[in-house]
Amino acid sequence: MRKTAFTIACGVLALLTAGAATAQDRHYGGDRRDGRYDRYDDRRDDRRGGGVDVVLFEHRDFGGQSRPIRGNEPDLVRMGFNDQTSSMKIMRGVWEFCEDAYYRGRCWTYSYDAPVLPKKQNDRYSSLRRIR
Ligand SMILES: [Ca+2]
Repeated sequence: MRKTAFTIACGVLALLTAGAATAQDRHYGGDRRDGRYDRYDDRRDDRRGGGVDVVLFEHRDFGGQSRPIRGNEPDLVRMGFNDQTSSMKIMRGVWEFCEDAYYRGRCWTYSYDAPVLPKKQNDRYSSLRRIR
């Protein structure tokens, strides 16, 4: 009898754990560990006509200076835009924005325009890459 109760408790715990993991995976824009999407590194994207993929902006609400991004950018220093981004437009795909160059440090995932970034992400981005 006690053994049965224990088995049921384990089953409930497993279900709860699985539910939590699923919810976390769907939470775009939250904290992400670097390296989770390394398998996408070599994937060529499906850009149409060399168009712009992402536009980074200096100020919130797409204001100030901007930088069009085509393809992955491992070091925003090269664009003169390190630790400058305060809002961005995503033209296509799902992108990972990281606080350090070469997709290191904390990374956050976006698939939609962000007119205002959370405080801890503001003026932090140093690299970005497409993950889907
Ligand atoms: Ca940074």
